Amino acid sequence: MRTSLGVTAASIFASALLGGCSPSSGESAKTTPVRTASAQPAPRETPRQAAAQPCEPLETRDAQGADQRPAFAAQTRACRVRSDVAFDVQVVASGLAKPWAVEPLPDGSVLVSEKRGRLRIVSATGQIGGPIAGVPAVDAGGQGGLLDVALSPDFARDRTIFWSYTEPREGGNGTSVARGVLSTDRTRLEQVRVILRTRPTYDNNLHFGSRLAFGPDGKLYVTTGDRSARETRPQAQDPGSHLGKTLRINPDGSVPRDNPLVGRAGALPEIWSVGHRNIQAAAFDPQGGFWTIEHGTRGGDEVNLIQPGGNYGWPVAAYGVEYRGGPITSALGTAQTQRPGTEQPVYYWDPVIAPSGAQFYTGDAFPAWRNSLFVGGLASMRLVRLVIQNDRVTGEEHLLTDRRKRIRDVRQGPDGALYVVTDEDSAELWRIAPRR
Ligand SMILES: [Ca+2]
Repeated sequence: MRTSLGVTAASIFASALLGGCSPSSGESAKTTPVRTASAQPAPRETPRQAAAQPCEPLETRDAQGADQRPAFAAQTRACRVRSDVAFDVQVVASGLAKPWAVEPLPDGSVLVSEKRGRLRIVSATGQIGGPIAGVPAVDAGGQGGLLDVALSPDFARDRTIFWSYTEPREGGNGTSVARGVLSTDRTRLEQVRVILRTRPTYDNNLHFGSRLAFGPDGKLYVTTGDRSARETRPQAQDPGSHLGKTLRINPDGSVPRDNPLVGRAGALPEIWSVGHRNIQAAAFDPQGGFWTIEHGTRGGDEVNLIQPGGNYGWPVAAYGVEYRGGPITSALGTAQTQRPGTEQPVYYWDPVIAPSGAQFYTGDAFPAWRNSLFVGGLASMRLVRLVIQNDRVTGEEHLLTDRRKRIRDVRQGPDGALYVVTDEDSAELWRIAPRR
């Protein structure tokens, strides 16, 4: 197995579980969302209780994990809700080539990344600008390429942007993060430098993560993937590997001293949480909670509320089944839906939605949507809205289903509109605003 530390699979798992991520002595404090008094996990749900829920679940298809049960009520198949919000979908631009991220700028234009390695600005009136010069080479192919973009929290003053990408490297590739300053004429990036190179390098084109999100603490949070291969999957549990993690760094790439694994022998200090499969969505809620949404296997897409040092289970705890059918397995053994020392997802989809970008809505344009978590759906071709109360999902609504487009990212603009990019060779940028 190709681990960065050359340790065995069994010791990886033991070290991740016992070495401080979720010590059993402090488990209740660590594993329970602590921001609200009412966030204690509900009792284990039985099928009878599920049937008695006073609502109609939005999802009614058969589950892939047919004999699996959620760990608490409404962990999956939340009540169908309808916001009855009247909105228009304006196609701002079309002809974008496989966009991955949309990032609204303060002046009403938006920054869009295209997977093949181009960064463009689309004006508020829909004019697609030329490629911004200065983007380092990317290894575009499969799920790799130029991926997420984030603005500096002080972008209006420093014009600094951050982006993640599949970096071509000796022996393969890997998810890296770079930063640069947008020139005043917005045609090029200056002072470009790579601030994070996740490791190990691996040679395929799958499961790179990777969303970027600035927290209210001014730190940059980065998500990764497990690279999909049988031999890399167990590294999601390995604190000596960046694969299958959330990471937290300072904007200059240095490591915050209060990260949970700082100073631990053999651990990479950027790690914020472990045990993830492929996180392609991340968003902070208005109270500062850090949420991620990851691709599971068949029946295992999940929403997590990340606690520092938490172990989110993959590949030893997960819902769903392998793509070929049967239980999820790895060198660490057969997965269970629940395992001591691992965090349960706040929510999971079975069948899956194939999540992409996400956004907590905080704008004034749609008061009925405030505090909802929006998640783009790729294979499911929809925009998912989750109603969240006390860190639990209490309702689910699916929007834009009539458009039949894979949705790659969703972000809120300064005008309160939602900006969405679709996932095609000739893709569209949509602006969702109240109906006039
Ligand atoms: Ca999990």
